[in-house]
Amino acid sequence: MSTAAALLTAALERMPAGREQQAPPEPPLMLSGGPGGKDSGSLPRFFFRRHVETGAVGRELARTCHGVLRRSIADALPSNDDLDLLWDALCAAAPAAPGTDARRASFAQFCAASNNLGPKFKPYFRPSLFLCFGRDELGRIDALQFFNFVLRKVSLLQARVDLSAYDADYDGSLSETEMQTYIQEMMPLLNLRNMNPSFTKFYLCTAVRKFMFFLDPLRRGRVAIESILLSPILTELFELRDPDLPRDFEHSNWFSSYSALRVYGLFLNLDVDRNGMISRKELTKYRGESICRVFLDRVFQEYQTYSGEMDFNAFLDFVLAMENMHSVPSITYCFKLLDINGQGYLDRGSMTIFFRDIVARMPLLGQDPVPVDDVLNEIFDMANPRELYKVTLQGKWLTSRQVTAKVNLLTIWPMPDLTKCGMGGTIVSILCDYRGFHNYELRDQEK
Ligand SMILES: [Ca+2]
Ligand SMILES: [Ca+2]
Repeated sequence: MSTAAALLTAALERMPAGREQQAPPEPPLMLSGGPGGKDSGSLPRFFFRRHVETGAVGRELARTCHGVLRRSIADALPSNDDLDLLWDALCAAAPAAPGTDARRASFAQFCAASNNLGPKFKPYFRPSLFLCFGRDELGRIDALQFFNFVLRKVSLLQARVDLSAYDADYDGSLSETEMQTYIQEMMPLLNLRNMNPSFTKFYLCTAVRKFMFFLDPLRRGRVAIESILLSPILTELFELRDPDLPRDFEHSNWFSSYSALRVYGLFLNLDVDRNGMISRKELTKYRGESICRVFLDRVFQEYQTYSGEMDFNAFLDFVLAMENMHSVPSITYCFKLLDINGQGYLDRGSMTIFFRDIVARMPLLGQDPVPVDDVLNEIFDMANPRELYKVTLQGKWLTSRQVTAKVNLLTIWPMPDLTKCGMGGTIVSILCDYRGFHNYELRDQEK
C-alpha cells in the first residue's frame, strides 16, 4: 500500500459510522432586498398560522374583548341627531350664496363649524381632510360634498360594527351561515312585500348566494367584511330599507321579494319531476332553450352536482352567471365551461364546438346560418389576445425558465384578455347563448 493510500484508509477509519452518507449542508438561499433586509441570508417567512383560542377562558376573553371594542367604536360614531347638528353647524358657518343653495366653506369657516360640535366630529375636521376636497379659486370647499362624505363614512363604519357582531371567530370574514344570520336579523327592516314566512329559508339562500358568488371567487366559503362593505351588493341590500322603494327598483334589485320569488319560480318551473333538484334535461328549458347544449353539459361536468343533478344553490350560481354576464365573476364562471380542454385559453377549436351548436339552431328560428369562421374572427378581434388565437381569462404565470432567462416581465405578464378587453361578457354570451349572439348581431346591424 502506498503512503497516500494508507493515509486515506486511516482517515476513513477515524470517521464516525454513517458520516460518509451525510450530504454536506446546503448554503441558505440568498435574497437581496427581501423583507428581512440584505443581511437576512434566508427566505423570509410569509405565512403565520393564526392563533385560535381553544380553552373556555380564552374564548370568553376573546368574545368580551371583541364586544368591548365594537361597543367603543359604535359609541364614538355620530348618531342621526348628531349628523343633523353637523349640517346646521355647516349652514351657520357657510351661508348659501345669494339666489342659490350652494354653500362653500373656507378653511376658517370649516374650523368655525367644528367649534359647536362634540368630540365625535373631531376626526372629520382635520386640515388634511379639508385639503382632500376640491377647492374653488378662493380656496373654499363644497359644504354639501363634505357633509355627504361624513354621512357615507359614518354609515360604512356602522355597517362594519354591525357585520363584526356576526364574525364568531373574529377572523374579519363571514361564512355563509354567518351571512344568513346577519340577513335574517335584518329582514324585519327590509321592504319585503308579500313575503310568506315559509319562504324565508329560500330567501336567505338567494340573498346570501349573491354575496358568495361575487365576493368569494376562490370558493373558500367566506367573504371578508371589508369586501362586503366596499361592494355595491351591500348598498343594493340596504336599498330595501326604504319603505317607499319604487316598484321599478324592486324589479331590478336581487334582494327584493319580487326577485327572490321570480328566481324560485324559475327553479320550480324547471323542476318538472318535483324532486327538488334540476337535472341536465330539465335545465334545457332555461331561457326558452336558448342556451347552447354543450355549454349546459359542461355546467354539470364542472360544477358541483348531487347524483348528476343541481341543487338550489348551484342553480342560483348559474342564474347569477347568466344574468350578470358582463361581470368578472360571471365571465370566470363561463370561461371554466368554455375551456373544454382545460388549456387555460380558448382557441379556434374549443370555440367552434360551442358556436357550431348556436349556428345549428338558426334555421329552426327562420334565420340563415352564419359562417362560423367569420364570427370567430370577430371574437379574436374583440378579445385582441396577446398570443395570437389564444384567448386567456386574465393572466398567464411565468415559467421558471422564463424567469431564469430574465425576460421582460411587462411584455408577458399579466396577459389580460377576456376580463380586461371590455368585451368579455359579449364574447361569452355569443358562445353560450343563442339570444346573446342574436343581440350582438342586432347591435352590429344598428351601427
Ligand atoms: Ca368569521
Ligand atoms: Ca328535478
